[in-house]
Amino acid sequence: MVAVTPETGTSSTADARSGDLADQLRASFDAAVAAEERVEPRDWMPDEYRASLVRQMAQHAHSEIIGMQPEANWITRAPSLRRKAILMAKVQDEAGHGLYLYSAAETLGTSRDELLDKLHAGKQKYSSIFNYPTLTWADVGAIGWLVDGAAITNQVPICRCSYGPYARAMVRICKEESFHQRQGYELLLALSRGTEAQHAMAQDAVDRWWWPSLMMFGPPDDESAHSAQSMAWRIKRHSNDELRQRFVDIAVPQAESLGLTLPDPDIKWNEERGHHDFGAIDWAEFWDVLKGNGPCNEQRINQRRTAHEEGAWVRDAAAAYAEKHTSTGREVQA
Ligand code: FAQ
Repeated sequence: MVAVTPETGTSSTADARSGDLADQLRASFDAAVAAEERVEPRDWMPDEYRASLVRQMAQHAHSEIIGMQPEANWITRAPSLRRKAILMAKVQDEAGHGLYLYSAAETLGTSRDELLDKLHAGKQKYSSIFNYPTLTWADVGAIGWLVDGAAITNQVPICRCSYGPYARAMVRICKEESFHQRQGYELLLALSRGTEAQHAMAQDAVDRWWWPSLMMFGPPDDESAHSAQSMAWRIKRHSNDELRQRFVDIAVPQAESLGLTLPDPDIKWNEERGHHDFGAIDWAEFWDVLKGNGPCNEQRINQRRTAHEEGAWVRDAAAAYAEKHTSTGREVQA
């Protein structure tokens, strides 16, 4: 990889755009990525690689932060102290994931403030899944089992992403997501084995979250604008459809163990393919949610904007504290 230092050049692609140097930098970058070397923040990288990473990492970070809302909705109504403590820890973990990812995105020269401004202005996306409501306590279990399960399936390969800071952030995130998935599974198992009403509540939650969970993996491969380039750059290691299939294959036996039915009569094992076949996804619904027309889009973004405004005093206080201690030369304690 070409380390960019004052001696070897500058990180501005504009400087390298013309002539041999640009070609050499590009060739060296492509060769390093093909050889599975990690790209680090001070290495030269094509502008489009940087922009694509910022796009994906920002969307990922925003998803973690907005994703706190549906489950936080149930913290005050968790059915026991144990469940409440677990749920609070999970929601806090999601905040932490967002912060790791904003920090990783900052290494690409974009500030967290800038990314948040874009989210609040509707210029950057967050995952479609968080635009659905959590109507019952069982939804907390369905999110853990299905949404975190889908998130892990998608994110484990990102631990091998070509961009170092993103790959390293994902290692810790995936460990925590595994705990989240297990807690959701365990919660649903308790409900499924409970009273008839509890079992019905678990089934209803799975009925509502199954299809949106499959949509989390993104559009079908032939409609995925970014997959080919992101896979060539080894940002993505598998296509949207490959990961969706992997998730279905994992979820089917888990649903059986839970004693719950997946709401798709077309799911069946295909011996020839060595995978489960499954029914058609309603892509019109997916694109509609992306356009802002899901059941909770407006509520989610309004709540996010309000939380940001209400947190202004915390940011101001932290900045004033840092300024005071920097100007007096004293160390700022974390
Ligand atoms: N929702 O060309 P592609 C979590 C957009 S974290 C919204 O296939 P790409 C943890 C896409 O951005 C969940 N938009 O895009 C948790 C693009 O639009 P653009 C988030 C979507 O990037 C659990 C357009 O459609 N995970 O759940 C979605 O190659 C529980 C065309 O799509 C990540 O972000 C979608 N589902 O592949 C938290 C993982 N899918 O940008 C709380 C990292 C696609 O041109 C509670 N991201 N779009 O305007 C990825 O792996 C990829 O970005 C994909 C999309 C696979 C999501």
